[in-house]
Amino acid sequence: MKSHNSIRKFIFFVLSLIGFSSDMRGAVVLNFDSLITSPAGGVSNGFTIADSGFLLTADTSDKREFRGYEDGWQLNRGSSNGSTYAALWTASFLPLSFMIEPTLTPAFDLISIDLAEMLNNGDPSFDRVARRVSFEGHLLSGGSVTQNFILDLSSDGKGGGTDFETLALLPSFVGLSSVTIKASSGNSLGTYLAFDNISLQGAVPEPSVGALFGLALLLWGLVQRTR
Ligand SMILES: [Ca+2]
Ligand SMILES: [Ca+2]
Repeated sequence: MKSHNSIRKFIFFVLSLIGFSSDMRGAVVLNFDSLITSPAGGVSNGFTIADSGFLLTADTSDKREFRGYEDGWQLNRGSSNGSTYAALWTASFLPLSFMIEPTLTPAFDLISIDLAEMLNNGDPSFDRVARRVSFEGHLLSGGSVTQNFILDLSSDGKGGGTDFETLALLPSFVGLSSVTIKASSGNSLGTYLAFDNISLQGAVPEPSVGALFGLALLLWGLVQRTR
């Protein structure tokens, strides 16, 4: 009877381990809707943004902070998608970059991101267009994956056009310990990149059933010994 009980407890133990590892694989969309904003324009929100198990760190050459933008803060200027979004920008020819890391899981998958450039109809002094955007994913298992995009040059603020594009990452952007996103305009006015709706999935490296069973046995042994 006692051994039946022990077996039942052991099976429960293994199942809870499996449950624990799958709980950490939740899908998350970072929508930046809780950033601080102003009707007058972008508001600095610091060099880091922590949200839902992920950390974004700005690494701009001239130390600009992440900015929060209210949708439609100016007609025909900035970018618009009907919600609050985040942006980074730099002065002069400087490129900009930021990094995404998981804080609750060792690794994550990057699925997609909405990006927009800033164009200002009729005022070239505001054309800080992030034209080229590159993604470099660092794999937890070593090595890296890269993907480059050219933005569509369509951005008219709160006008009729679609400013943000949803860019889907390659299926190889899985099991990442971090991703660095870089943008450049090749423009003396600097670079501006707006982003929103980063779709991610926290990932623990898939443990094999054998490894889980071994871990359960080990823990089980320890529990029995301490009794
Ligand atoms: Ca948003
Ligand atoms: Ca666009």
